[in-house]
Amino acid sequence: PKTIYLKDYQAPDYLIDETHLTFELFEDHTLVHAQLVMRRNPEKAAGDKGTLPPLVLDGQQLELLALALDDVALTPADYQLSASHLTLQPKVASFVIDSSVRIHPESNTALEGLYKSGSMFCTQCEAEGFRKITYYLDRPDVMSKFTTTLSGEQHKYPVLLSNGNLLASGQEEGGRHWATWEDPFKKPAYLFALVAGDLWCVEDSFTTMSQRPVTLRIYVEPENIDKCQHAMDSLKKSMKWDEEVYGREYDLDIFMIVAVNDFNMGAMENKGLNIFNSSCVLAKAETATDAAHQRVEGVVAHEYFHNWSGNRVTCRDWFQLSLKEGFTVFRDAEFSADMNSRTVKRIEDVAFLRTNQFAEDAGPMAHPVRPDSFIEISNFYTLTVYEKGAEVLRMIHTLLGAETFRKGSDLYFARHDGQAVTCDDFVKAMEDASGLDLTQFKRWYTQAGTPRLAVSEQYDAAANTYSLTFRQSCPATPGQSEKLPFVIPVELGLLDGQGADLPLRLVGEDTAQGTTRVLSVTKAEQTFTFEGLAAKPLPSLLRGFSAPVKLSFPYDRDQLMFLMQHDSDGFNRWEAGQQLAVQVLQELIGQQQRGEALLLDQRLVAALRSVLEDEALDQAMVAEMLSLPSEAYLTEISEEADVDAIHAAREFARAELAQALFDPLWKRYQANREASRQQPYVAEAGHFARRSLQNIALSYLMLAHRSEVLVACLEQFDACDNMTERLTALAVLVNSAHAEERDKALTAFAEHFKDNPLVMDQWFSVQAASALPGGLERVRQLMEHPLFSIKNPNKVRALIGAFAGQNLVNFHQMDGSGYRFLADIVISLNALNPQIASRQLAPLTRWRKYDAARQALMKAELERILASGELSSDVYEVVSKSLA
Ligand code: DPP
Ligand code: ZN
Repeated sequence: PKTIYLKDYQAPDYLIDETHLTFELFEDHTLVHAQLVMRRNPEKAAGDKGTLPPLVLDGQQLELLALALDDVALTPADYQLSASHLTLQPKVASFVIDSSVRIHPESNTALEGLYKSGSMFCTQCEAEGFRKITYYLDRPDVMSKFTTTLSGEQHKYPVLLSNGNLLASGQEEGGRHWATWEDPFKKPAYLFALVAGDLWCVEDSFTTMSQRPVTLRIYVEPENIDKCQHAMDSLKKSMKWDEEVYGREYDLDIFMIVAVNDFNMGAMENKGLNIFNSSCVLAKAETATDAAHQRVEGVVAHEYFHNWSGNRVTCRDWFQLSLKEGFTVFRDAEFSADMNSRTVKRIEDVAFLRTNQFAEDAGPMAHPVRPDSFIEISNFYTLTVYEKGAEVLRMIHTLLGAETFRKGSDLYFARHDGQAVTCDDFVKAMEDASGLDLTQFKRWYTQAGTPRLAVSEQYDAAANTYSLTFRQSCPATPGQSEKLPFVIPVELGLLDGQGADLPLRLVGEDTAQGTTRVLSVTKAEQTFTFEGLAAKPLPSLLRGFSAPVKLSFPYDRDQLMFLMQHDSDGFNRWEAGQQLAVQVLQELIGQQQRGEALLLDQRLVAALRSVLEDEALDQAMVAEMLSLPSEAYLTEISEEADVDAIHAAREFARAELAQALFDPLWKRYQANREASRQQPYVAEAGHFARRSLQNIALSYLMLAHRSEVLVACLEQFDACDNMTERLTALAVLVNSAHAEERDKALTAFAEHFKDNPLVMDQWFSVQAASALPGGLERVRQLMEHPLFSIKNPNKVRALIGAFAGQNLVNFHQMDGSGYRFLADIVISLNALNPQIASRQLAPLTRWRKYDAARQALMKAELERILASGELSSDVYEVVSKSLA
């Protein structure tokens, strides 16, 4: 496998002005005819002098049937064919290539290119899947106008879709029919899409800000037609939000979403024809949880927003992936914040980032937001490119302010519409709109690793000044031993003894500038001094998590409790509670490791009691504050993670809290369950909040071993009208010692939902994630279940992903059985679906976090995978880099 470097980027030698595709879909093969209207790239033609460079087209797993250049048929002597390229020699600067190939979507288990999901045909071309469809310049800086005709049997595939507008359709002999679609916008091949199937659709419309009507359609298999309304509502909200917040209007007459069951990712933003994992489209009360509803809303928005941030302005090369992904994740996060609770959305995103992206940044696959090299681009659809990339955009937004940021985005879209550009082009637009120099800031794009920011304070009572000193550093990451200082925007406030925000005046300023402000930390060490402080304040640092760093400040537990109650920044109230819980849990972990009796610091109990008793606090915030840091997060922040001690300590704390806080938990549980009984399900922030508190209360209460709780749990399981309550009750039972009730509930649930694959994914997941002993055996048995299939990515994620990623005590069993199991799965998946195989590897790549015995076992499994035979580039890259 070959490494590809950003520094080797070359503009394409040839351009493709028009692409005319014809697909003949059959059950045992598909024929693809491509007519490419091409010309020499004028940018590179200066020194041509009559000789042209060879034309090298990408193509994999294609059976070439015919090839012609300007209508003259070519013979094998006229071109070179390899496993990945077709090379020929043009004689003139403008020409037309015609090719015909045979492909096999019916046996395509990699789910890349054209493939079948159930009985329907669909495509996934990003990043480099189009080369499995036809010979082409499969790179994002080659943008072309596409016309697509597809034909298939009418009764099997009544719906035939592609990008753009429907131009014509008709019948053929023998029960076949055809349709021709034309996309008026130039696009790279990765945005191509095709769908053929027996689909129903829900239709609606949207009138854009310039009064143009747009037809909206969501296509699903007939049995899912009742689960589309939420996605449709989300789409209309997204279209409106993008007009209002970014001034972006939709540009075609029709926008289509198609739901498919077999999909490697969440969804794909193909021009005018988004293809979605059904898990990111289908949602209704009875079958989808609140979290699933919010995910649908967020992913629909994300893919829609790509129409501008990705499609109209796309990436020059795949190293620039965060140009569209970081920006679009930032856009969808802000959308979700506006639609629901802003603070809760931020808490969820930060908890996710710190647990998962920080772990990636500290592991063998660490890479900058804009990577310098890769072996397999599919491996770089990462938390770093997406989530950290979004944080980089958020920091630009923070530094510029909303208004100037909008000027910058307007300039970016105006300047680069129809182009394939780089992250530098984006930052340049932001600089030009703001007058700021972002040269140093751009290190966020080029340096990997999570910066540490250690903060210390000094109060001078005589001078009434208070100084904060910031020291930043960043650990070495693969290929980058030395790091230069980042620009770190630190939003902060100072609290007085009553918890009120103090006016902030830095030395040298005439007047105070508000009570919360953003300091730019740009040096390795930097001190800021505030004046006019008659008493020593308490700092509230990194409000809203204004930068993706690991901040440390020597807070004691009483100060954290004070911040929990008083901080005017909701995010930091939660954060103070998390830090308090981390300190308490780390103390318990130490006690457990030393074989001492575990003793819970009662201040945590007191802090959570006051949260529970605060009826004025947003219930979703109460639920977030009651959630202890996860085992995965405790692992991430450990030098060496002791899986068993972490689990024991956390479970001990939960059980103690359940006993100590039984009464307030029970009161709030009952009140909220009663409200759920009274009001039918609504997918709306207030209801989400109420159920989230109800459900976390139930999970605590169950640990108190009181019969009334079991009765309540069973009542909730049986009588609720929605999946959020039902699944929580099921999960609580699955993790309980009530074997009889558990088995009964599992059986009843499966019987009721056996025809709904997405619900059954949840059923697999709650069992796979259960920390009760015997986890691996349960997972093995579930793999034998008739509804499990290793070929379906959602099932793999639901069962194997949940086990290896969430069930840490079982996965990390000292005998290495969990590791062996995962390695076997990866080896099987490597042959079927390399992208999914490579994703499942992540837990094994984290081997440096564990004790020597586990390290050895994990490495041995990685080595066994490496030696197992022919590896895909996807798996090879992750395994070899993990062992390096
Ligand atoms: N489907 C992926 C996303 O939307 C890749 N573009 O983020
Ligand atoms: Zn995206």
